[in-house]
Amino acid sequence: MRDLFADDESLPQQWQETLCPGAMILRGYAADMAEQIFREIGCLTDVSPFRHLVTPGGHTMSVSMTSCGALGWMSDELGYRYTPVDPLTGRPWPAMPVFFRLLAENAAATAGYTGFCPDACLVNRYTPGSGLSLHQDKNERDMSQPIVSVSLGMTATFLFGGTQRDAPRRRFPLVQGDVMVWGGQARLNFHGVMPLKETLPPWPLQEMVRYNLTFRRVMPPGVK
Ligand code: MD3
Ligand code: FE
Repeated sequence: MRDLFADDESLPQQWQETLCPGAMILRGYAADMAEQIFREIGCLTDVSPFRHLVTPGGHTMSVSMTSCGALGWMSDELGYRYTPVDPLTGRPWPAMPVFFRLLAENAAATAGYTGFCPDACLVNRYTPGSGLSLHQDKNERDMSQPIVSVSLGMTATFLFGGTQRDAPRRRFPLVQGDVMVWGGQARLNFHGVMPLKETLPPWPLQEMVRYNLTFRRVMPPGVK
């Protein structure tokens, strides 16, 4: 019988979509790691729980979030910023699990960015109705480094715009295990997430929740 997978050298390529120069989706890259990632999220939220940030303009965000690594993301009336201490606990953010760092490093290398060493991992939590309006990520001092994102749980619709806010947007479904790498030209593109729909979860017994991890290099190389 002919081997159905005789051409499997080319199979991984089918799962790598280039959205624009510098931006890549690695479909299913972290699918096998989902259970381990859920466990790590459980551990780190025991230390630094999910919270709804209030924007500098006074709006409570529908997505709740936390962070791990040397730096985490916060917001108050003074603005958005990365800090070494979780303002909720007054303690350093939980350390980034080694497994998380290796996942991000390997995904970045797969997309052509070798030597990625994230110092921050932001964890977003979406429930039905939670979304993220169109924005740019431009608070990282080291813009030469990519951002790596990992999607888990419920499927969401990702909005991918251009470098100008009013540029046309493309929509992409993101399912559990999908990993995206954003570097080069794509690093400053506007992007967002449509409010999560209340649908049947793709896996039995799964909660109606979506998690997204984003790995970032905030400080230039050499700065601990
Ligand atoms: C494109 N998170 O945390 S991840 C964010 O699904 C954020 O939770 C979304 O946007 C989420 O800031 C989208 C994909 C992503 C992350 C960073 C990017 C796309 C990006 C930076 C530049 C361009
Ligand atoms: Fe973003």
